[in-house]
Amino acid sequence: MAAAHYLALTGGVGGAKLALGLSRLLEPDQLRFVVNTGDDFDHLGLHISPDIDTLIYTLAGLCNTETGWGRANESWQFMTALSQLNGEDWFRLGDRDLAMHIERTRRLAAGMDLTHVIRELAGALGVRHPILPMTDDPVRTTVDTAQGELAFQHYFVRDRCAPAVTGVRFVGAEQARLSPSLSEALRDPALAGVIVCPSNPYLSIDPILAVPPLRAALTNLQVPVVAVSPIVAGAAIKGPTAKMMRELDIPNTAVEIARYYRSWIDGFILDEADRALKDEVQALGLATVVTRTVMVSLEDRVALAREALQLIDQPS
Ligand code: FO1
Repeated sequence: MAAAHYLALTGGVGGAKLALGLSRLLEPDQLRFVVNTGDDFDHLGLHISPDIDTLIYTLAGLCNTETGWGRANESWQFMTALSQLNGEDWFRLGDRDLAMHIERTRRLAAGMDLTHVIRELAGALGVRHPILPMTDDPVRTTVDTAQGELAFQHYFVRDRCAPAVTGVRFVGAEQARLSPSLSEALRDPALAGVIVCPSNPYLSIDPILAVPPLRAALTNLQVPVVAVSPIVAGAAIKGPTAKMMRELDIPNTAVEIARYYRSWIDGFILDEADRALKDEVQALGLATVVTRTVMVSLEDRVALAREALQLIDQPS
């Protein structure tokens, strides 16, 4: 019989941390990642896929651990030269990282789809676990703010998440199709469960669900889907999740994340700082585990991954 296999939905820096933990427990034929591409954009003539690259660099052991994105031991000569020319320098592309964007853009322009490009580039860096873009079709996250509509990276990086958010849209998602690799992964009879990494629900997980067949496929799955809360004691470990919740008039607690996901998940992992919320989450009909979710070390990442897999294997 084929080994049980798992899917992990991820986007951003928090998601990549748990992804690394999962990759240490499961072999490449047991674990595939489904990654948000709503943050992708064309910049300086290059196709940038930030969430995919964050995951590739993290799994390859090449990630800049201070920022969580980009490469370690990076140099910035290109950015310095670009600034001298009064170029668009708000989005920082390191010299080594630049090679990734140039090579991806070249391969896409030659007609290869994103799934195959990522398979080859990740493979070249030694990543063996499959990394599947949520779709090969273009989906672009746009953020409605008090200052008008902003393309995602303008909101997130250029404006440092300062504008108050009034809504989020995923342009192109309605028409987007699943890639053959992702369809196959979802139909795999050996699929044993799905892990939703502690990524931003509104900016990283929602774009994945916005690709129409995915929400239905996840809701109808016959195997457990478990999510790890990205909110701990009312705050996000990194990024604007808690700030966005306040702006969208959603109480910024882990319970609200569980409520937001509950139509398509079966289990939820809360941080020990939120132990008092366990009954409330359980009352939503979710198998609930309380554990340490703050991932500082590699051991923390692996321990949380183990908890998530245990929750899938024995939902209480
Ligand atoms: N995030 C920043 O906050 N500032 C940057 O200049 C920046 C550059 C960058 C370059 C390549 C890349 O793959 C990611 C980069 N990120 C940067 C991170 C990224 O845009 C965001 O973390 C994600 O899109 C949100 O998940």
